[in-house]
Amino acid sequence: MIPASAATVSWTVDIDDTYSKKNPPHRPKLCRGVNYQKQKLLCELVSAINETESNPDYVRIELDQTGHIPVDCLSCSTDDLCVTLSSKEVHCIRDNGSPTDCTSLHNINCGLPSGLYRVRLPYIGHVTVFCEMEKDGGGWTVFQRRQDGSEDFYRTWTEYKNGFGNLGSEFWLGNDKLHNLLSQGTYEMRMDMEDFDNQTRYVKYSSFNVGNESSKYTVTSGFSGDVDDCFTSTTLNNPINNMKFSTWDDDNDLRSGNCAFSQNSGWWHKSCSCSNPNGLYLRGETSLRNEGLTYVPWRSGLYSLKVTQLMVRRVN
Ligand SMILES: [Ca+2]
Repeated sequence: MIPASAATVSWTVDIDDTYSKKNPPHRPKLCRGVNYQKQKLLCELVSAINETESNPDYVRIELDQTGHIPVDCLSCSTDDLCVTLSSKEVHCIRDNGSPTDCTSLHNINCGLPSGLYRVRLPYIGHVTVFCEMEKDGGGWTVFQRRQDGSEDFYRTWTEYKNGFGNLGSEFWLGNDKLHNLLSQGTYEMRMDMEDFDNQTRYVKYSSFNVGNESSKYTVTSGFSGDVDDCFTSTTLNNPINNMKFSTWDDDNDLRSGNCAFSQNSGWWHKSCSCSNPNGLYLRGETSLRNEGLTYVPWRSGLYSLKVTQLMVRRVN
């Protein structure tokens, strides 16, 4: 039952047949540089590093979008785009027009495919993120993915703070990035799941926020639902709303022991948790209760899921 005071409910749990299981991430064609002819003031945008104009009248200007930051870029402020010229000269360029998340990228061009993009976050500056551009209307910034057990998720506080893994496969984006991303407005969150029988489920929240490090990245989602879930449920054990983040080396849960240690995951544990998307990759049925990649309301604590993906989209 929803308490009478509860606000509008806007999340659902349902079968999602449209889930595309194996979309290999690929880099979209972004502007990678400019070929510039001084005499005629001609310039040509290029979308690949090897599209160099062979005409000697042209100057090649290459944009730094590799994620590899030259030492000289360290003098740029976090609001600057660091541009490396073909002469290897580095310039800091004020870049107020950068997309601030995958939602703004999607709004600029709704035809962009899913893949890796550079966005500019407050305080942090430019970061590369994976954008889910097709599912459920697109415009989602992905902050967690599990799909094959290739990455170790039993990590320290600092590793969860800064993020780890490969954006093209399994990763945690990082609690600092997630906090600063979400601080830009109101975001909805969607978590997709898949088991080894190719069934899929998702849960969706109309409001999702994560505090800063001094709050221990306390998570809140502002609405409660009429179906049991692991974030806001009033009937299930250990919903995570208002919980702090915990890792094996930084225990902030409500249990005397350490849930991040006993459930093998950095997560917003309570005592401990009914969902464990950062748990061990145990591949289906398991006797290790709640230690795997579990979602209790769906497949119990004795089943480790195949795929999870958590992502956020700005709503205003
Ligand atoms: Ca504890």
